[in-house]
Amino acid sequence: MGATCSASKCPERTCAGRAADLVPCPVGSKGACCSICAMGPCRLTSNRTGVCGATVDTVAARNFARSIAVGTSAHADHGRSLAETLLAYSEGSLEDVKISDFDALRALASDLGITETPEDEKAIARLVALASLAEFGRQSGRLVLAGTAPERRQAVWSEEKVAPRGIDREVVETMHRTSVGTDQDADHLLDQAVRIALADGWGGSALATRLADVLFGVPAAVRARTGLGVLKTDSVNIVVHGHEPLLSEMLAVAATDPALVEEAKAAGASGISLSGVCCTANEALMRRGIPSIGGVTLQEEALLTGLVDVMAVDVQCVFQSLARLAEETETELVTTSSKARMAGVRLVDLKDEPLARAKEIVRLGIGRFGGKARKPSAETADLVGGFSLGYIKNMLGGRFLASLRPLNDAIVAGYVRGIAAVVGCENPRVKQSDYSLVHELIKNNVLVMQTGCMALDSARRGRMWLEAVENAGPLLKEICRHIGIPPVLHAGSCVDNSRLLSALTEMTAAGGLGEDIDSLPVVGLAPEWMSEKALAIGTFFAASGVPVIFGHRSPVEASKLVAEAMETGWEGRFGGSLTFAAEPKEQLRLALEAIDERRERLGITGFGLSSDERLGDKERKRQLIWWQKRLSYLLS
Ligand code: MSK
Repeated sequence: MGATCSASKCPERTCAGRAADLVPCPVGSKGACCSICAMGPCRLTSNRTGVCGATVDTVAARNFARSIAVGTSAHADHGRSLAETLLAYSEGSLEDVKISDFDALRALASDLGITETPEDEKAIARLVALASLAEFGRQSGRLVLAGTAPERRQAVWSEEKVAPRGIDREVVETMHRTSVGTDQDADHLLDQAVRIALADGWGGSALATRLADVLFGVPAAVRARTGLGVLKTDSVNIVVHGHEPLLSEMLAVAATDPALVEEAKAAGASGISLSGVCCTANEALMRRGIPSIGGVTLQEEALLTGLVDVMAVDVQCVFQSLARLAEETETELVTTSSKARMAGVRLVDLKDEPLARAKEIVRLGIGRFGGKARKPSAETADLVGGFSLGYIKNMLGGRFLASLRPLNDAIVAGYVRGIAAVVGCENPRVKQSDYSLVHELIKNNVLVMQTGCMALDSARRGRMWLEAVENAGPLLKEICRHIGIPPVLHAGSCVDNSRLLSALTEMTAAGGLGEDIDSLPVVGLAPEWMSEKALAIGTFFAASGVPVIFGHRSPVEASKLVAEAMETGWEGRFGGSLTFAAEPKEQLRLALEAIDERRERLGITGFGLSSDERLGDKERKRQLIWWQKRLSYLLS
């Protein structure tokens, strides 16, 4: 790598170039490589067993369970950081944060089983922080927050003996059970994978989302811009990257500090611009409308524009290549978490006095402004973000009738065929083509909700802006126009998949679509997954009763037994499943089939009929007119 190399001549500069250059291991990619002891690594091809005698079924299940443990740890440790932030605030040792949403604090206190009701805000915050931290160390019984799932779902978990105990306990037990010569029954290992994933979705991720809402506010619809073009040629560009919202929140405050804005102007800039990459971008976008550059695959492209003056990163999905690229592009790269260091990169630890540290980072950016080649990009798109559950309920039912019932009614009436959560990572090994799964889903009247880097990908393609409604099927279009929403809703970051679990729970409570998540016409998709976190997310959706389809490749392909257990076995036990299908057209077929199967079971098979045909049925006509009048009234 040298100063003369260009992106096209130096493929190692970006993940896309390196992916094209590096062939994935054909054994490991199917889950058939065991490297947990020094008698191996054992490559279990052609029905071989490992040196210890482990079968390919055991190895595939063991690798999968370990991946879920890692994914759960990442989400949960993010949640733990926020609990510690809340505790520090409540004890008076952290003055840079405050409670932004008192209702969210009270609701979380109630769901955590806190019965005391002190008047003092800090006293409640302390109880909530301690109860949140207790969820990590619980040794027996069931996670308290898992009690927010529908009752029938909780009963399924108890019957199947997968109800999660403490988050940390499940992680440790998984690591123990997957050590050499311990748990050697693939089905039993998969049950532990399910249990730990449930500890993620209903525990660690839920805490991360809900504590962030308490501290930084519950998102509401907000207009924003996305794409490389959000980087400005004449501003000091500060980019946040990683996952924890404390970083973006503190930088959002620091970037508008009048003294720092003056310093930027004195350095020749027109001002200070803040933008984000990856899930921190989602957090900042959802709450503050801060522009996002894009998902995980754009982190290097951002530096290659020469427009980034400082990139501040914290945890997860930060490519090691950034350190070298930052040097080449004269960008200040800063790590901000003592948990995640990069060799040769400055640490500005946000733990103590985070606002002062954020100002330090802004100053580093100002110091870098000017004197280097800046290559602007014209690529930008508008989007509406901020579709938290609370906002969607208010939007549908008004503040006094906040409810998901109108959505259920729209599904029953056939205007919305079903809901697809298209989530997870972008993966440079999955080639983007003219075919887009999200486009096809909305064309088929399926409302799409998105989180993570997939959400940012859709936003960059203009699918989260109001005009995207023109690409929706006629029935979905009618509904979206009526309410004033795009057909693809931005629901947040990776941990915000817990918002989707809450939404599914509320849909069961709103009535008309059965009493448990496994009856809802919904489906989960992760077409470009790459992170272990995505596997944890897919597993907790499946065990919560959602059919889930992953693209790219199957990490358990080597074991027919394990693949079938996740697909048909989980379907029978949990009502949800985890299927791998590489082809996008096959993913669409499976998704629509799963939605329609559930509609059939509910006896609501009328989707796809034109309005005229639908209005032929007197009762349906009466229901529709009532529903439309109600929506018009509430939204007027
Ligand atoms: S950041 S886990 S690449 S979604 Fe949450 Fe994106 Fe996947 Fe990381």
